[in-house]
Amino acid sequence: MNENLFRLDGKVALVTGASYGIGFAIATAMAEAGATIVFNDIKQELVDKGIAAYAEQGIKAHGYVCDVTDEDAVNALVAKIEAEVGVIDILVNNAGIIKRIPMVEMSAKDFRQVIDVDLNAPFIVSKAVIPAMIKKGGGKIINICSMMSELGRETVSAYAAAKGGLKMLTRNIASEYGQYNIQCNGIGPGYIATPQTAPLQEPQPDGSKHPFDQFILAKTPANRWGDPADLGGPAVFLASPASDFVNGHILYVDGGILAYIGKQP
Ligand code: NAP
Ligand code: GCO
Repeated sequence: MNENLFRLDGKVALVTGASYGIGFAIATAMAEAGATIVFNDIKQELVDKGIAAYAEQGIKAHGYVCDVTDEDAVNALVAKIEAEVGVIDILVNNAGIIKRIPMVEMSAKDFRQVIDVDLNAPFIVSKAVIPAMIKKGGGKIINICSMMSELGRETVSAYAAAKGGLKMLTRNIASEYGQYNIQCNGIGPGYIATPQTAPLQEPQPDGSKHPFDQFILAKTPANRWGDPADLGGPAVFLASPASDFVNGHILYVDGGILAYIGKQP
């Protein structure tokens, strides 16, 4: 096998919201495959922490403050990256939020905010990088989707609507820009241990497992939560020449959740 198929040498990768968590793990794997890493976060403090965390791994990452929901700020960020680092070859739309609120209790403002970060922002950032990718002759866009791109559950209506929409945005970018050698695919992580899911894993006051924690283990054939590092290999694959004819696909990295009815009681 030609190992260069999976190398990202000479490529510039922008991973949004990647100071920690899944974005950080994906960016780290891409750096190990040879890519130059650029990331953003909303606060300077987080960007500084991120740069230090990458440095600890021996990675010289370029960090910028930018709210991905702000179109002008995103356009300015992309221009700055092009001037200071180079044209973005790989975009990972990773930044995301969740609000766990029963639907009838959720305000329209909260619903819109989730849609804004989880769906509108990937549109805004993708739109900002595609013209330079076309000019350069190609590029890779990876949208971080979710189990909720396929499934619903109590309290996550806005998140599920956004991640379901992101699946279709992925397919549409692939449909519209595949002719320019741009591949746009999604990764649908299962339940991954990060600050976003920490409230679902907190032990009970008596020391027993959180009921949601037990529920996830019973739903996951792998019988464990995912680790952010589990997303590294799939992300490198979708960013590399190995996936040049893979387009509009959602790669679920879920320990088997979507294949399984769940452990019988
Ligand atoms: P996380 O730990 O909450 O990290 C998300 C990152 O995005 C944070 O650094 C956050 O910054 C940043 N961010 C949020 N809003 C932003 C904005 N408007 N502009 C720029 N950055 C922003 O989440 P994660 O668990 O690593 O999740 C990463 C992605 O994977 C998300 O899209 C999430 O929906 C998705 N996902 C997660 C799981 C899971 O089980 N953890 C499963 C499936 C999909 P702040 O800290 O300042 O908010
Ligand atoms: C929740 C979770 C999920 C996960 C993830 C699953 O409350 O159900 O936070 O939505 O984070 O997106 O793939």
